Amino acid sequence: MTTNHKTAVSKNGKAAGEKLDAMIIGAGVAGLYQLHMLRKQGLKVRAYDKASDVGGTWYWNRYPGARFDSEAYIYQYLFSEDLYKGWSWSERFPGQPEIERWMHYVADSLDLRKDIQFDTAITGASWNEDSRSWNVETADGETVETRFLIACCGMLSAPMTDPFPGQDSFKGQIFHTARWPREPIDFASKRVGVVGIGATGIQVIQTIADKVEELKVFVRTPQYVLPMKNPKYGPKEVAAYKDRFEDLKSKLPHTFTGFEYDFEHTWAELSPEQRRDVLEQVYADGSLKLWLASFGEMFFDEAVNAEVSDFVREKMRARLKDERLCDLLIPKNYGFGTHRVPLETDYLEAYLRSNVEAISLRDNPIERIVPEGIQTADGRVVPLDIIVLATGFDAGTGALTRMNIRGREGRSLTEDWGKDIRTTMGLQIHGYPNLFTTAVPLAPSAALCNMTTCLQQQTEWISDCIAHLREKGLQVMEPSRETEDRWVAHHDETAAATLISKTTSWYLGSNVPGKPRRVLSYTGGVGAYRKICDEIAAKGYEGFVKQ
Ligand code: NA7
Repeated sequence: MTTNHKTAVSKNGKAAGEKLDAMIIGAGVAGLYQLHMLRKQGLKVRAYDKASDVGGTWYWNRYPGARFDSEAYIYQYLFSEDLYKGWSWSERFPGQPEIERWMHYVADSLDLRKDIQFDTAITGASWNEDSRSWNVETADGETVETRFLIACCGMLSAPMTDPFPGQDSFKGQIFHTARWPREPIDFASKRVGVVGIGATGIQVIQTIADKVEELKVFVRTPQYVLPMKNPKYGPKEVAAYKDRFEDLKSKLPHTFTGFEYDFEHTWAELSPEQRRDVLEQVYADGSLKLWLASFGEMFFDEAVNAEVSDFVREKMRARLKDERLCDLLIPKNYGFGTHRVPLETDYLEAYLRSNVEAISLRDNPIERIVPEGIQTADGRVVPLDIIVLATGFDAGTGALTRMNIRGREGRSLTEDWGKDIRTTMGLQIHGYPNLFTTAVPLAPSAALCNMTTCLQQQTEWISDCIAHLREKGLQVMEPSRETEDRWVAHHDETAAATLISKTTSWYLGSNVPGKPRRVLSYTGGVGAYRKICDEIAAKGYEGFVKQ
């Protein structure tokens, strides 16, 4: 591979007009590790991020109550024992400030910042057939040429910030959770409205309910929730999980979801009493075990799913007590686990407070935002000082379709994905040579996994692939149309067998008007996906066209 280094310096101090071997978009969990690996290969590589620092998701999502619901000791890089053991978590599911500090620790330990350009949004990229490279444009007008372009943009990084007409007219403050300001927000004596009760809205609601004068929660689709147990970690607990490094390293990449636990029980083999015991046991664990480590059949078998759903409904009912709240907040029309399951702490109890009101949007949607607050279809205006939009993301695709990415013959990714969301194993896209992707659809990393497990696997695959190309003196790689067709068909067939495919949520892109429907995440399991990726690599990247 030839690299043409020019030396003119642009306004931000970087060499203008230079050619990179690889450019990484994003300095979050995937981008940091990708940068580390490609730099170790000796590539001229730089990461770009529109944020002012590292962290990705954990930079942007600084809303009140943001925290892990993967156990901290598994949401980890596992390539370096020193890196793993050099950081000690303070609790099982730490909050955003601690996670952001950890990401800084990673960037500092690996000395990554010197190769990251912050405060720089990528606005477009086009493939140049003659130079066999990408021309990438930044928001401040810089153009960078790079042989390989690697999107590490995160699956939930394109927030739905403007869902309602009239937002600009609001006299108070309005925040989307993923664009939360760094300065603390003063909630005392404020009337606050929260729109959205996904995993994010739930964390906000339970955190601010006792800090605000009035809290109005706008409820459209109810959510199954599981109570979190979040013990503090002292030196003993920290030493215990660090001792398990080798065990976790060998286990996590091969489970169904990249968590340490896997489906341990078979519904059909147990009596009703034994099933109940299992459900009680995993429920009491205070983690996502009930979802990800109880009965795999709940994802495929409606009868099993109905019983597990009833179990969770019963638990919620016992806490909510009030009939109206039960009717509003306990799901009836879809099964447990077919939407993302949030962990919570006293979330349901928040609705029992006298300053909290749940406003039903069932048959009465939000119509618009007016200067005084939120107006629903029946004409009611709920007066508010602060509106919190926990309204989610254009998941998996939004980060890239909001850029102008042009592949062979000027084809547009925004247009292509606007018709049909297709990738080859979520790692490359036919028609877009040398573009590598992480956390995009048709791979587990688009939703159903412990993100660090999946992102490490994808970035390692990409890194190995680039090393292979260099070794063979090749410059360009792209999946063939047939390879992509086969993967899409396999993905769809696998997804169709699950109950997830029969629901509506961001898992299928149905939260974004006009987005083509497809189960975004590969549902064959993290371990199985890894095996397929490894086999393809072992066969010299079979099914990919190389030049
Ligand atoms: P989610 O899970 O997509 O939740 C978004 C919430 O916002 C959900 O309750 C939506 O109701 C609600 N929403 C969105 N638009 C509207 C409008 N127009 N009116 C009323 N309510 C609306 O996003 P989160 O940020 O909570 O979580 C995303 C992921 O981040 C999560 O799964 C974790 O993996 C981390 P709806 O369900 O569409 O009726």
